[in-house]
Amino acid sequence: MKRIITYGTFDMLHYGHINLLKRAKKMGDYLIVALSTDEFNWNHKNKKTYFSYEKRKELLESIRYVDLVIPENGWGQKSQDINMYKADTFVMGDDWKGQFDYLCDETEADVVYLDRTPEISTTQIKKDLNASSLVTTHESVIK
Ligand code: C2G
Repeated sequence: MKRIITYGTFDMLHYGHINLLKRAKKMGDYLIVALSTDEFNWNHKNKKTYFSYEKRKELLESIRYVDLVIPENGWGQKSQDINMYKADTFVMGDDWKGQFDYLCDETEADVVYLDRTPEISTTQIKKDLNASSLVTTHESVIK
């Protein structure tokens, strides 16, 4: 059984995330997702997520490609995770290209960066929603 592992926040789950998870799963038989905890996001990734860890975990666990969700509490746990869960391949979107190559030396796992899905991101969704609400507010004011 080929085991794949990937990491992320996966807030406001969108098709870019699904596209990554789908391709990651296709590389093996079992996909582990290490999900950034609320504390890790807030204290080390400067991310205030819309959904809590529990809600983001529930969403991920409902995806057919995902076999196991574990917490990501910090940047430094990847080698230990890979060894503990016997992951054969570590996968990330290529916005991280090169950042995790050290895992090739620290573990037996391959490191693969997959093309990021263009034009969609949680940040962009939030921006678009804010802009549309401003437009709505503005329109209601000028009527
Ligand atoms: N992703 C993608 N295409 C997008 C958006 C995201 O392929 N349009 C990928 C990212 O490259 C990443 C995964 O989806 O591999 C999760 O993205 P985020 O939730 O933004 O995760 P990130 O904040 O990059 O956290 O230790 C690693 C970090 O936890 C990664």
